[in-house]
Amino acid sequence: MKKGAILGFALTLAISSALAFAEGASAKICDNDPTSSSGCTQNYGGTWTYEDSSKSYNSDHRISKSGVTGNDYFEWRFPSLPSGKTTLEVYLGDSKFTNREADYEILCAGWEYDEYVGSINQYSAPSGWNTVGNIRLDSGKVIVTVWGKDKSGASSTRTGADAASL
Ligand SMILES: [Ca+2]
Repeated sequence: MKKGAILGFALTLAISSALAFAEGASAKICDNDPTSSSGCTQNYGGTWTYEDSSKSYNSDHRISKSGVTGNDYFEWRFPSLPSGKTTLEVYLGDSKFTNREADYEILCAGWEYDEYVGSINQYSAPSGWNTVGNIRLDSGKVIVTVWGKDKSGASSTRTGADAASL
């Protein structure tokens, strides 16, 4: 084997292990209606209808009623996660999700209040994983909340709750 080929091979190895690390770096996914073996649970207030959808993560999601004006919310309850900076991503695939400004918050064990992470226009979001924002977690259980209300003021929109990743 020539020197250049060996270097190329070593570089390929280095790059693929770096990518594998980036993807696997403590990312934990909780879906709506999770199995007990996933370690995740869910909770919600208000009406969040369960639906099958081929476009959604694990082929299902929950969706709010139209034009929520109250404090309807959906929670993904994560098992204990390590402390440190992480990125909240949510899966949005179904075109029935139309909330133009859906707010997402996080509560870590021991925190007194939820912390705002970011908002997403679920109507214009590309299909797949969307980044909500970055946040620094304390170790322990984590609750991610999406609010059903459309903060943009748009009327008769609906909020989707599919999978969330930290
Ligand atoms: Ca799902």
